Amino acid sequence: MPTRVLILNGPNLGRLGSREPEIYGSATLTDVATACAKLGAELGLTVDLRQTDDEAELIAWVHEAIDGRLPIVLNPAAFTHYSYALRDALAMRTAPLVEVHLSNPATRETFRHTSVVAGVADGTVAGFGTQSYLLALRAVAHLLGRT
Ligand code: CA2
Repeated sequence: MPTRVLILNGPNLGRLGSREPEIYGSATLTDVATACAKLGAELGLTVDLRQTDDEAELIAWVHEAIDGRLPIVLNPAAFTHYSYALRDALAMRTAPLVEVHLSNPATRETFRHTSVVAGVADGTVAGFGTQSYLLALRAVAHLLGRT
């Protein structure tokens, strides 16, 4: 029986592939979804990838995951650096939570060096473009005892 995983994406990530390819790569979020669905099938995970620019909607999806005990792969985008509301929601989770970033925020502007999410996640994968998501999915499978 496959386990459903929510792959949640925060603001502006719907624009992936259109600008700043030197930082975020040339893949679109649809490309990321396709790659995650393919790997998920191999790992016994059904992937549900979503993106929103709205903090309230993102938090509602986190509540949905919490209520369903669903694992989360999360790229909070800029919310990473300041959303205590998102952090408080994530702190209620019981299933695996892996934070993911396309770029490596530690090598960028100082404001990106702080993640308010990292402290409530099982771990973080950053700096590998689309591969960050695939590595995060493998981490979820591992945390679920699948690998
Ligand atoms: O590296 C990541 O994945 C980030 O979460 C991306 C966020 C940024 O605020 C974080 O510090 C690191 C920004 C996403 C913006 O996405 C764009 C996509 C295409 C063109 C421009 C921005």
